[in-house]
Amino acid sequence: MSLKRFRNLIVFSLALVLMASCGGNQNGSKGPLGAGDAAQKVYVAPGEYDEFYAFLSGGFSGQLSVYGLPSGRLFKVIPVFSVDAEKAWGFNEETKPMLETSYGFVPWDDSHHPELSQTNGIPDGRWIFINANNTPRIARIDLTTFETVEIIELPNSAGNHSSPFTTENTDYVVAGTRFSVPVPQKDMAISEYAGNYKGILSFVEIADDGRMDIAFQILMPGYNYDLAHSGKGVSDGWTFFTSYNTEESNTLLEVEASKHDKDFIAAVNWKLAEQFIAEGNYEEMNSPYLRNFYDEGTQMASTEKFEKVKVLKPEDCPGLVYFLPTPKSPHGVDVDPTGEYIVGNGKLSAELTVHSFTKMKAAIENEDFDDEKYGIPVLNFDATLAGVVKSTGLGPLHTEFDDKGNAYTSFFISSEVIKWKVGTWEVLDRVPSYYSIGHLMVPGGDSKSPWGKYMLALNKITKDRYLPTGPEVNQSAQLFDISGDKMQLILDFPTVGEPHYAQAIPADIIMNNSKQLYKLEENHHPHAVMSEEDTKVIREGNVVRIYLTTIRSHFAPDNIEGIKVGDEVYFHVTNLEQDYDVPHGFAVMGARNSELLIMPGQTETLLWKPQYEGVIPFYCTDFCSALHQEMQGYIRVSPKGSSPELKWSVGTYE
Ligand code: RUQ
Ligand code: CUA
Repeated sequence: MSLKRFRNLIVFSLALVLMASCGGNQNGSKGPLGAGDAAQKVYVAPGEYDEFYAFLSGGFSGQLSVYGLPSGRLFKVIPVFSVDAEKAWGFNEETKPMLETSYGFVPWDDSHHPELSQTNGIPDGRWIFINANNTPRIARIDLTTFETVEIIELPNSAGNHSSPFTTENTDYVVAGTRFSVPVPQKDMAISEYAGNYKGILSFVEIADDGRMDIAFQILMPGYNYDLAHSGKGVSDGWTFFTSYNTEESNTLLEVEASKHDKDFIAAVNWKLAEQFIAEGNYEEMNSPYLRNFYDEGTQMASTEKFEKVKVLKPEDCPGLVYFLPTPKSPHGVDVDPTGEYIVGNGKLSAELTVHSFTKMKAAIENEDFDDEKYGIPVLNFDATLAGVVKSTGLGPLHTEFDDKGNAYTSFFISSEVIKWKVGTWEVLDRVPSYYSIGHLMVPGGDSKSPWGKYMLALNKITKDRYLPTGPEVNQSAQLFDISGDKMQLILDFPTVGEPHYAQAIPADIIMNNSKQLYKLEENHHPHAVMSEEDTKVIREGNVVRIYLTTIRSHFAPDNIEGIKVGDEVYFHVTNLEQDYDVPHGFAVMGARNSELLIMPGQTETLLWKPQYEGVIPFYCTDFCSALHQEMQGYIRVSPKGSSPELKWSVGTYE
């Protein structure tokens, strides 16, 4: 596309966005539904439960939020890649290792795509995975505790965007690089990008207990790998990655990477990759990376370092990768519930290109190739084409599926969702979204067996939808009822951060396994104490360890003396409660740290370095009982160089 044409497209797009922004509110608040009907559909009476859990990525907040559908009630924000003072994530000694990388401690990331684990292609509610886009990582969250339990770093990757989409039995979650870079990294002129920079696709193996391991990586041409989805049913064994910038440009990509009429969907045969690995047909590359794991038994996270990865090169592995030409810089790639259709969402077009898996296999068989790129065969476009959805929307990004053979595609530029029929490609319905929709989500909508019923639009721009809150209004989600022929907007709620992708699952799959407390007798934390009698204060040089317990409504000990300026004080706090939903908090005046929030039966550790002599209060931050405000204590801090006696007590008077 010429620069001028491209500019025209942008101007046109902006005009559309502005049109939507001006007129939208009036249209949006009146729908085909009366407000009363819509209210009834989303009303979950006080004390009743929602039908679905929904997990929305936090985008640049780095976290994952949990909502109920259809109510849109926010239940929890799970800290993943960003420190969270509320939950001491990345602040207490137990979780600090979770944010370690080969660059050191990284307190933030940009998380886009949550993906539930699956069994036989159906979300099973064991874990949810999410990617870190900036410093490439994948996290695994345990859905019995709703806590992040593992984070693995992805070496050789740069911008882990096409991630972490799972295979149908959670054999792997995949991770393609957005940015191509020198692999392995080295000092190199940026002008030498074309032909020399490479893109890495990673396959992270998931063990039965959930543990993650990099099984292998594939060294691809220097394109941008944008999104992915794995095959299912007939296409199980394959994973599809979209790419753009097949122009291999390293500057002004908005123009330079929009020149080719078609980019590629890379079809990777990962079952065959396993064979190449077994045969030893790979290169071992020096690529240091870390893996962090939170052990529920010891309640501590630890970090392991690895040095090498197995890298497959397509030119040495015939049949491993094929390119499917796909028009207009495809963004999302989505596979229908049968696994037969692979939908390319060409973000600069008005049409969707749908490839057929069966036709792709035949084209491979017949060697119906048009070209070859860096040893990778490019399949003939017409040979794999199943159909085209002529939507007249603009800027398709993502597609999800329902349980009735329909598909739903988000269109960013024209700010709408289009419903179409899989197989006939006819457009059935369209609704505006307010405004500039990115992802959309149907419960189970990227699985073999969608639950359907609702579609959630995840919007980038909110503008006049809510009361103004300064220059930025939070991103929004809009819930549509898709049980009938027409999509009906029934709820509009703000989100935490920028939700990219989301997942949803029927509540009963998760709620029955939800952990209510940590059993004290299973607490193997190295610094746990099981009763008030065992509490103590120990000094080793300038390191002081204070072993505390909490129970409604006091700390033991609550009077501590013998601490000095310059000491390194570790508070190891064990919550002795054995009741559901009774955490205690712990905060110390002047601590350059967060609070602790300790679940029943858990032990957490706060590091404090007293700076001044005096008497320092500490208290419980979580309103735990009628006498919560009485839950407090004092620590006496003596001068540096003095020799005060260590003393601790609760309920005694000298
Ligand atoms: S990407 S819209 Cu990560 Cu589509 Cu967000
Ligand atoms: Cu314990 Cu408030």
